[in-house]
Amino acid sequence: MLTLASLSLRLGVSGCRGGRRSIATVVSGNKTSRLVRERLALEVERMRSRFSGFRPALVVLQVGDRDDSNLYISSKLKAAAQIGIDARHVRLPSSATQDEVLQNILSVNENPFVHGLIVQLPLDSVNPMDSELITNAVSPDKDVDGLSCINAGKLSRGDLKNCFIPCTPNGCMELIRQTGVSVAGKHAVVIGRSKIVGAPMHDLLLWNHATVTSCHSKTTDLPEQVGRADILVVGAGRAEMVRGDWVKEGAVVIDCGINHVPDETKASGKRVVGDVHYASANERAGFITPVPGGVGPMTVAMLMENTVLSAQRFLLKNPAGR
Ligand code: NAP
Ligand code: LUD
Repeated sequence: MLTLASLSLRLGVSGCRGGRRSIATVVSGNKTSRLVRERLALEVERMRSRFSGFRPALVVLQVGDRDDSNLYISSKLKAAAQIGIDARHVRLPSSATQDEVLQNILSVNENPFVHGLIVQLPLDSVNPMDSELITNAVSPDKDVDGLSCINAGKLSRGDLKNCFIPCTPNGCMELIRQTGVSVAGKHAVVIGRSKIVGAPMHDLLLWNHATVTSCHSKTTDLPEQVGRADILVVGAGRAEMVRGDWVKEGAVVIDCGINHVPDETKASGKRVVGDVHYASANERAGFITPVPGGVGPMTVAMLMENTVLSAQRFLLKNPAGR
């Protein structure tokens, strides 16, 4: 029998209501990403048996040795291994030149055995790098990060079926879907307009038929804008900036922020918090994503999804599997 508890578990949402104040339902990225990864593992297994041993392949290109990039890349490699995606990590030293980075990209572009290529950002280099030039050097049909201007342009025009959607906004949409709240006709507010989070999130909500307001560092009345949001997505990189009393009662709150703040109670001396003040927003929101365990794991899962999608598109054009 499908009980409310089992449905919530399946959906990756949990929470309780009652008492004097309502407590938001927590939308778990850990659970939802696990479901996505399990589905993809089955899909890859099907591809392998149907196309004699074929496996989707991904290259993650890193320049330098940032701790945060190392952590994110290791999660991506682990997820790929679990799913059956053949993932290769190419790490160039921080002394690499822009030409060397571009050469590596071009050689992966030409390799028919690789279906996805990402360049982990930010680039940790001692040499001048034009990161726009570098992300645009990735072939649009292998651009599983969706950061090239070809894929971004298609998304901005609503051509969602023909592009790669950037992983973080795509993960946010999946979490919004998990809430069961329909996006069409809702007022959505996005804080941030970066190429990797805010701008594609705006486009994705728009083409899912929300009415969207985009906010940024020059927005003068942020609490007022936030108060209008049925759906709020925050990607500002400002620790706990959005206060609970700004949030509309019952809103869906999706927090992309990953910020390290000092915490003497931790062995590391710090902890990770989002861009939303979780404790106070939890008392107003209908649904809320935690940090960690919210959007972050979904970014990884959506990269895997885009890689499998790219391999499927490749097989449609090359039915022999090579
Ligand atoms: P970013 O490139 O620095 O962009 C931040 C955006 O927020 C900019 O558009 C900026 O406005 C806006 N902003 C900054 N301060 C603001 C303020 N006080 N009020 C309103 N808007 C403000 O950062 P990002 O790469 O988008 O990342 C944003 C956050 O998400 C960071 O914490 C990052 O670590 C995290 N992130 C998480 C994931 C994930 O998977 N969970 C993925 C990517 C990023 P302007 O355009 O006017 O400067
Ligand atoms: N560059 C990304 N730069 C940074 N958090 C990620 C990310 C996993 N080209 C390119 O991977 O998609 C990208 N493409 N990004 N990011 C951020 C961004 C990029 C962020 C968080 C996580 C990838 C993640 O798994 C965990 C969580 O939130 O629970 C752990 C967080 C922690 O620091 O403990």
